[in-house]
Amino acid sequence: MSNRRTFIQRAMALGATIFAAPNIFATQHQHSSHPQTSGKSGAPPHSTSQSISVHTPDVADLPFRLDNGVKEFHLIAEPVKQEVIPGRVLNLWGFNGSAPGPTIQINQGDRVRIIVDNHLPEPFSMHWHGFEIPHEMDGAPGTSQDPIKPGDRFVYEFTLHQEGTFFYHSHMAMQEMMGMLGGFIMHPKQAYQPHVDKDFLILLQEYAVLPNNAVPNSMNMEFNWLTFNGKVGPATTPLIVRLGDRVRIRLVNLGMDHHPIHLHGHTFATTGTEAGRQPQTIWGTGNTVLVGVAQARDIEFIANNPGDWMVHCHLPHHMMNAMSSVVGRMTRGRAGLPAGAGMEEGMGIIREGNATSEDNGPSLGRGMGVGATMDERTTNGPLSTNKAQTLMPEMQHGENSGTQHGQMQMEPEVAVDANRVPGFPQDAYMEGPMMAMDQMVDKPENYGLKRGWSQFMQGMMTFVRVLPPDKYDEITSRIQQKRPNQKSMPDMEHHEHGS
Ligand SMILES: [Cu+2]
Repeated sequence: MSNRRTFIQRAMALGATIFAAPNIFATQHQHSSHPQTSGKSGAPPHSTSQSISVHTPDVADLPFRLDNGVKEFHLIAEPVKQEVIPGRVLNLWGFNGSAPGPTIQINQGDRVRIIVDNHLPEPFSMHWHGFEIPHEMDGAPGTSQDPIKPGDRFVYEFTLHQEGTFFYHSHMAMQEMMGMLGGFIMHPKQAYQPHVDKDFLILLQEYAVLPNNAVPNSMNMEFNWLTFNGKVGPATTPLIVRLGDRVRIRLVNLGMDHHPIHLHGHTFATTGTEAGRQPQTIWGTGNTVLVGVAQARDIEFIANNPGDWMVHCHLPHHMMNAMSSVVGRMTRGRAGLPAGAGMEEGMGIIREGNATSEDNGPSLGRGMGVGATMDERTTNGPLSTNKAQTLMPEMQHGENSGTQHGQMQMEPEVAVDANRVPGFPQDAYMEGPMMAMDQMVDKPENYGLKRGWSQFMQGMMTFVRVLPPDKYDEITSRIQQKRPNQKSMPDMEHHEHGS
């Protein structure tokens, strides 16, 4: 939760301009025109006239202050360090300390003011994607406004008459690929029917980061870090729901790829797009929804099937971490690079000069030259048990920082003649006991998962944990013990806009 902590610290540092209130809806409770429903006494857990607040796992909500009836938010565009998985911190660009930036939640009809400060080293402009607002507020650089220069501020202000799942993002294309996205939920005046018990937001992003590097190559068109809310499996935080809950998951995609998001064990309806709620007559049912670039999709289902169900992008490479063309040799450290060059040269990683220059050319793996000859003999995957044991000390002190060495087991899981089978290895080097890191990603939401679960979670993968009441209560109490301010509990109503 270092992101949340950083975010709160940041909010505190801004002093009186922003409430660092853990419960951002406190203000609305006070201002609700329906005080009879805001207390817990006598009121049903949630009346159908209210929307519940949206929970963005692993991402903070952006607090606001009320200024004469205007909800005022403060966003800072800045370089951030985003830990996508324990030990792997990427240098991204985001907002208020994280990428994606904090989620904004407002009520349909609200007047909002968003103060945007540019702490980036270059100009930037903020776009409110799909908002029907005055042109001068659209954030299109060069037309609706001049870009915000480094160190400058632009104040956006508009009244929002729409409802649904929206988002904000930099309108400088390459900055989008550095992480500059955030969720923007517009709660409807009249709560959607049927009422949902849980409402989640997942933002889909992707980065191309070569091994030994921490900065995305935004010009690359192949991506090897695929994130849900800035995390990759198994560091993504599962969605916790109670058996029988009606659940909404809002999906937003901003990247270079479309993502077919698949849910196990349930059939859902697609109830919303980036244009808001769709008429029930056209809700399609499915278990996989294609979330195209710049699109949002809301899906809803009754969680009537108990279990820890995967929800994930179904593109095979999007269920992987750190994919790169010679990833197997990378994980074998020096032993896998017999051609006399280091892994950086092999991957074309540059420290100086040009990646394709004579000195730094990717001579291994991809090249056709002499240097590639030795490469051909090196397997991509698990070595023989003997060889592996010889290499263990080296691996444990090597670059393999995403692996929990304490849990490493090298018992052979593959057939004795595996290396004779054309195509081997495939998943054997990406998944298996060596990749397990249950303890490193331990958190209340993971409590009770099958031991070793983390070895098969990578990229855009998380769980919807459909829990019977006793297990549900156990986990929610653990969450509250650890994070008492978490406001994902069902009693956090999002009240209607006063009317
Ligand atoms: Cu995908």
